[in-house]
Amino acid sequence: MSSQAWRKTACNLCYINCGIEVMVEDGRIAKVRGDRDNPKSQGYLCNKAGRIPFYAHHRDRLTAPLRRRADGEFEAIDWDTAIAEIASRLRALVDRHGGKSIALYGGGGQGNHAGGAYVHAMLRALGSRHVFNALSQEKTGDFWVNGHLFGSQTCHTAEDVHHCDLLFVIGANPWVAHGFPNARDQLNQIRKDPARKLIVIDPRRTETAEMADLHLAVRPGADAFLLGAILATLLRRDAVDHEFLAQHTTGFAEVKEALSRIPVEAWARAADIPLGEIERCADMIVAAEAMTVRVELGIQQGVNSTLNSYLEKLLIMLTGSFGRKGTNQLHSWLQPLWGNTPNQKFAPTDTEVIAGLLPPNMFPQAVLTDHPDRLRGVWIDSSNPANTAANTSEVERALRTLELCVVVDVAMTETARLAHYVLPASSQYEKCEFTLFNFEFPTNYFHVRPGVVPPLQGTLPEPEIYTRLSRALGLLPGDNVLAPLREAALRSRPAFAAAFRAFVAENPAAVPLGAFLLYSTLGPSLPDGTAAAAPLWGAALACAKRAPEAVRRALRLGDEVPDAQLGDALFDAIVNSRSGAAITTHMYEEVWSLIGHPDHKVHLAIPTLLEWLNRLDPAVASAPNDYPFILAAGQRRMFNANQIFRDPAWRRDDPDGALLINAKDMACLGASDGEWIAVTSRAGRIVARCKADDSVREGQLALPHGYGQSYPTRDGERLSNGPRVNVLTDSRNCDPIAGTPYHKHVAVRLEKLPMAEAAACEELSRRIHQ
Ligand SMILES: Nc1nc2c(c(=O)[nH]1)N[C@H]1C(S)=C(S)[C@@H](COP(=O)(O)OP(=O)(O)OC[C@H]3O[C@@H](n4cnc5c(=O)[nH]c(N)nc54)[C@H](O)[C@@H]3O)O[C@H]1N2
Ligand SMILES: Nc1nc2c(c(=O)[nH]1)N[C@H]1C(S)=C(S)[C@@H](COP(=O)(O)OP(=O)(O)OC[C@H]3O[C@@H](n4cnc5c(=O)[nH]c(N)nc54)[C@H](O)[C@@H]3O)O[C@H]1N2
Ligand code: SF4
Ligand SMILES: [Mo]
Repeated sequence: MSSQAWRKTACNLCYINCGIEVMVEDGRIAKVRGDRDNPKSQGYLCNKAGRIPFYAHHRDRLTAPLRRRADGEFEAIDWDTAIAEIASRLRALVDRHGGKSIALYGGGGQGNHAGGAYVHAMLRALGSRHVFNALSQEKTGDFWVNGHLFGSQTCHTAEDVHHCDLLFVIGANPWVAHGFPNARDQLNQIRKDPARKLIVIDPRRTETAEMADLHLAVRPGADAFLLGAILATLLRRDAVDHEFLAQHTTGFAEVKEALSRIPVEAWARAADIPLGEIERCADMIVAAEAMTVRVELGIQQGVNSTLNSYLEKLLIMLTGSFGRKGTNQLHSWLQPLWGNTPNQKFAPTDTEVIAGLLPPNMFPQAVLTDHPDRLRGVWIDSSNPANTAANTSEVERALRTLELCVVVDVAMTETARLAHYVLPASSQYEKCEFTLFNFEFPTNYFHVRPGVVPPLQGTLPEPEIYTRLSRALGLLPGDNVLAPLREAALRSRPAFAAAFRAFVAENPAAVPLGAFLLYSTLGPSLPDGTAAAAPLWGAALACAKRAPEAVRRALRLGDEVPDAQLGDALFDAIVNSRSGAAITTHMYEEVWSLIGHPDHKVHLAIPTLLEWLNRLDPAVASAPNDYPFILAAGQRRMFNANQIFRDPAWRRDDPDGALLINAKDMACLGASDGEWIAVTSRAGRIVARCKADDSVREGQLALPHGYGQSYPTRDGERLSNGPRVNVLTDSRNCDPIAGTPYHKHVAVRLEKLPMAEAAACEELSRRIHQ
């Protein structure tokens, strides 16, 4: 007899994590719809969510721990063997080379951060603080700037798109990639309302740019020139908010001095934008009551990344577009997703550690260097660096060089193929999950979601994997020691709190393992199988202490609940709500309390960046001759979602991940639409199917992110689908401060293929999509 039920959960395909309901039929996800009860997304869904079954159920799921044999093939082993062997090899590495010879890579993807707390705790207990992840492939330049402006790298700007009358999008394509909740609805509302405007800076006439009142089709990589010219124009007109600057900022004089030296005409030419359009842009900014600036990879993975992030923030601050309804804001945290580590270095590569993170661009060097403190072991969870970090061949060489590489994933990835051990995780619909991507203001939300389908046999959720490992490593006290705490948790929260505090006071060495302790003690008392969320208890108490009024407003609690109980009330709200819960509701003027500097002001002058600005040379904005095209290596499209899907059948279009090329360039090349073309950079060569697309500028190309996975065909052969775009990227093409890659700016050349190679590509594509 078949069983059917709608269950509430969240979409794991991008970091918005819309609330969804899934129809579960016989233990499988059959249908997906928006969850109207989710207070953040309110039923919203984009085109990708309906295809979630292709993530949850497919032929390439892992169902047993795997160990690599000497001949390179994998053999299945049981969990006890896997845990015991890995623990002893980890222990041996630490004994020989110290904890700092190990790093974590990943720790959570677009929909899953529950495992992160546990793997971080385990690595720390082994003596390692080295973490690489995708955030340091895109956002660490921004975090570095925020550290200077706001006093902590965890101060992070949010956008009040809902209330703005000017949305200024720079290097982002929210129609396709989202990046803020309910993006398509928001963009449609702006378009329909004549009083609201949209400006887009993007070399490509994107889906979002099509909707704009003003599209500035900047020369790829020239954003710093364009933003500099816009800022200088505003300054020349004295269109800056002096009252705001005087009241809330320091350092405007130094900034003004640097900006007033900008030769606007020359920089406009470098950006290939007519002066008249810059003036129009300034007019629109001046006319706006409330501007929100929305940026993403177009500038963060573009040339001058960290400087771009600074100029973006100056645009916000100089116009006073901060801390008011409809402007940019800072947001609260239940638990910060990254750290604050100003002035820290990773010695083997002399790399700055920003927000506690190391850039994936430095990963190969961190392993391949002969520095005594080089990395010898890497623990990879929820990440596929063999496809997503720059320079695939160097990443693979580094992975092969490691003394120990363990991958925890749901599927057999390109990275897993190179590991010593592969551990099969239950999927995000088979276990309790949450993400820490909670970036909203004035109301911020949090969503804990229990599993909705039974775990695939042979898999384990990450908290369980890391608990077993930590036990095997001798890091955790025995289960009998924790039994009294578990009993206290079942009695009452106050009883548990008292017992837990007493335990920690007696066992201070257990503090770094708090996640595990809470999972095994408080965890079993939580509703609907949400034990994995137990570590959030500490986060909720801290959040309520930091911002009691904001928590009260979010929970709609009055004075009847004393401050001392607010943290527990917040925690209960989170673990009890199946559709997500509001965690904080701030008043706009409270944004200043979220600033880290003791004076609660924005410190505008960052000398290093002002010097960088003054060094910019408009003469170097074009591509080298031997590689005449600029490739945006990794575009978001309607059917890509990082490396989350492996089954090619999930896509409704763009099966081969086409190379977008302007029709004029295609004609010059003598190629025709749909033909296979070789794309070559300094780092490597790939072949892609080209598609004429006049939304890209002449000289510009785009390849999608999220392809290049191998997948077993029906007859069991593994074939790779679409461009492995990081074969082309060079890890040295990166930001001088943050080490973030300039993925949107990869110099390449194109060549037509010999007939035989083209025919082979065509045949391969046919077989993959059969
Ligand atoms: N469909 C889909 N959505 C996603 C994802 C996905 O894989 N697929 N991934 C999610 C993730 S992890 C992220 S980080 C976000 C990223 O989201 P976005 O950053 O919005 O997406 P991208 O398409 O990578 O890049 C944004 C834009 O940068 C433009 N660009 C290229 N070069 C330049 C330049 O020199 N200057 C400027 N100003 N713009 C330039 C591109 O034309 C593109 O329109 O998307 C999230 N959402
Ligand atoms: N050239 C180029 N490179 C890029 C980008 C680009 O635009 N261009 N974009 C960059 C950006 S913005 C990002 S965010 C990164 C993303 O790159 P990664 O950090 O590698 O993350 P994902 O691609 O999201 O891969 C997620 C992995 O997690 C696995 N997974 C899914 N669910 C679970 C689970 O429940 N548990 C475990 N343990 N694993 C799970 C998936 O199978 C997949 O292997 O790529 C970056 N790389
Ligand atoms: S916007 Fe993101 S989270 Fe929401 S449905 Fe689309 S892919 Fe999923
Ligand atoms: Mo990302």
